[in-house]
Amino acid sequence: GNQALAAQMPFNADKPFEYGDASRQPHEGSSNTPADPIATASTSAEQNSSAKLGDMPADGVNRTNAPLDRVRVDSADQVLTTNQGVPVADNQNSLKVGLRGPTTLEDFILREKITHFDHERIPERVVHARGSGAHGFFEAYEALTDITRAAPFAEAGKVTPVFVRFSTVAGERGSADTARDVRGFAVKFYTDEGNWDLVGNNLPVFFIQDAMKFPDLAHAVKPEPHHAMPQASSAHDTFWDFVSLMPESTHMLVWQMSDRAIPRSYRTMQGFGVHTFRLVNAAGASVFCKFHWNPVAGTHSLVWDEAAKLMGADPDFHRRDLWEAIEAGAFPQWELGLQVFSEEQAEQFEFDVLDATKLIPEELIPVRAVGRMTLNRNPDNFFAETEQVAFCTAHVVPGIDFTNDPLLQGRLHSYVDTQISRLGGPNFHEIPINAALAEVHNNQRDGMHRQAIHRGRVNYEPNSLGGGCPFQAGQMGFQSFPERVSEDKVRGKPEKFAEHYAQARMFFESQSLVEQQHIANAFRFELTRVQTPAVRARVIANLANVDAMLATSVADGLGMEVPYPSSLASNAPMPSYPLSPALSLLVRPGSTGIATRRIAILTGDGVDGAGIEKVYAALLSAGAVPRLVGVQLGTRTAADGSRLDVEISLEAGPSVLYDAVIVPDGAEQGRLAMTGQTVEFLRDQYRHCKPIFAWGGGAALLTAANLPSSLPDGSDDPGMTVATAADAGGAFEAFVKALAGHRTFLRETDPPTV
Ligand code: HDD
Repeated sequence: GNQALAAQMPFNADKPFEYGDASRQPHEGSSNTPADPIATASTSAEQNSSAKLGDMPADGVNRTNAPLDRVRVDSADQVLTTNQGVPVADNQNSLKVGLRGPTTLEDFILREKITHFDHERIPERVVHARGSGAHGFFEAYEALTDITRAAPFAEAGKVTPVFVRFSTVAGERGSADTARDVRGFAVKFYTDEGNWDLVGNNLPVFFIQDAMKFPDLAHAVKPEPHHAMPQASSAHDTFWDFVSLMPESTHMLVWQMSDRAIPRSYRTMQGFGVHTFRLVNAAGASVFCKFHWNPVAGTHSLVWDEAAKLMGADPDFHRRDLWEAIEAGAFPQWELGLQVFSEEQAEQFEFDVLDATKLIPEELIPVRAVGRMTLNRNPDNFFAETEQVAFCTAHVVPGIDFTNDPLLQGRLHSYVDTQISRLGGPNFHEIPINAALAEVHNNQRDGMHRQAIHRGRVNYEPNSLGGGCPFQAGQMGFQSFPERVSEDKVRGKPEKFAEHYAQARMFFESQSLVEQQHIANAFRFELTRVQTPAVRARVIANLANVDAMLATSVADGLGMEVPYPSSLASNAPMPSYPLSPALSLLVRPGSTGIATRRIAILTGDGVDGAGIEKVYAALLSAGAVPRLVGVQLGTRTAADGSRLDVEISLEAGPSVLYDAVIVPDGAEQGRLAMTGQTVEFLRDQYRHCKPIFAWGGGAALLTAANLPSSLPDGSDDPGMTVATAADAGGAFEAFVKALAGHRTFLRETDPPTV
């Protein structure tokens, strides 16, 4: 049966003490006894003994644990206490005057418990409220000392611990993961020289050019203020009203309507620092730089119908995927890439590198891979880590500096400022997840919730009584790049900022036809939800400046004429870009394997037990996640008499939770065939272009579900593998190949016939 197979499921060798019986034993890192400072003192540079890239820590050791050990708490074998450490005798009954009498004010145990509960919530993030985090490390491929003195790039193989938080933007803290939205991709590097936060998104451009407009943008996309609807959706009037009046958002909108805004997983999306940053080397020389994160697993997205259904089937779809991958030891990885260019090169570009609505085509400045990030540990506690982590674009370290991008400049203020109300005061940097691994010494004192106990009488500088300490680092410290600026103080923007459509066109026209169709469909969906016809028309008038086909397709979809294109700024340059194939997800190199893909195997009485056992084992050994899905839980008797335990029902595990389906011989009999959810399951698998594999009598279920046996153009469907019982073994290979290739988009018609 599959229980033996399940025992082979991958487990996370890093976590032998965290689950199962062993978790009840005290172990290193589980108590709050202070660690021996001498034995554990090491910088991440000293800890780095691995010259081999991508290697994993030894069993039971996790380099990202140690810094938090001083505050990790494990209550195994411990008595329940109050917050003052007083043992509690009875946690069930309040203190009363007589068994049926009133509760006493004296009951400090009751009052402490309830008071604490009453204050458990903190304000959610004003944007990016919904998120998921993980610990890991970054490892540099090579020294980048020629271009930056930033600590993570000091030498080949250098390891820097990181904490990453992925997020959606518009939804509230409890909203669904698969909404169409930009995804936040925020990385905190705990470097030897202080914390560096790279607070990026999964799209390389942004809606607006100037931070002055950010509160308006956020207000417009968030639920409308009078009735607080819709949740986690940009498909409403206020968002489209705002962006239709803000032509600079057009480029970003085309990205947001693309499949990138509905990733399959956090593990399969790119990340971008968005702005142009500066790198500065030890000699003070500077270059410009854009940051890219490329997922090692390749990129992959959902399709919209699937994303919408997932919001009901599993609102935690991305959070669960990230958590389970890490628990299973399938550690998500990204390569960090840099686009490095000089100020002189920047001046030659047809766009302004300070304009966050523009990207630098990879064909113009190639992306150089400089290191790899691995996420290998889930947080111990969501609130303490993922909720309390505070990112800030102003958190940079020597070797990294800002540019005058007016969006970035505003962000430098916003992030620290927002934490003061979200985390309740100026000492949020002392919360363990935010605390630097580098030592912190200054004369900032006091404030709410101060943790550090500063010794001595000196809390000012200069001083003689403290021997002048802490002293200024001079050349060793952070030095702002001495950029020469000599201008009038003005409110305005440079000329190149006035052109808004050429890169939107480059992006759209660089997509495959399938991706272009998805973009047009997404505009149609969102604008159909918009109630105000004038807003729809204004959006299309902007699109008419991007691509005639896009504008026509969206207008057709809304049953309207294409309006006259919106007017262009007369003095704006009119660049025309070559296509940039790197912008299409479908042409990017994908993953070759099927690791972590979820495959449903329909299971009922009379199925081919030996056949199921074989594919189950083969999928497991390729790192995939097979699941026996049946009408309900319980044991089924296969045709050969073997027993199979159904792992999840069709009701609890609908089609959208799986990347592919297998319909074995015998599935066409009995309750599976009589259940409406079986048909729905197969039709959704088909509609979402997922690989389908049936053998023997199982093929009859595909016929019963009315699935076409060939593509709309009459050719063979490479995602549809149907074999006789005798040929099932050979056909499995074709199925695995289709699975590695993700989806068969050639099935798609608009509207769908299935
Ligand atoms: Fe922002 C959160 C990314 C523009 C103001 N932003 C936030 C987060 C990410 C980004 C990933 C979540 C961090 C986390 O997980 O805790 N934001 C971006 C990117 C931008 C951008 C890539 C454009 C390139 N943001 C932006 C502007 C402003 C803000 C222009 C304000 C002027 N962002 C904030 C904020 C948030 C935030 C209000 C909310 C919670 C927080 O900071 O910690 O300060």
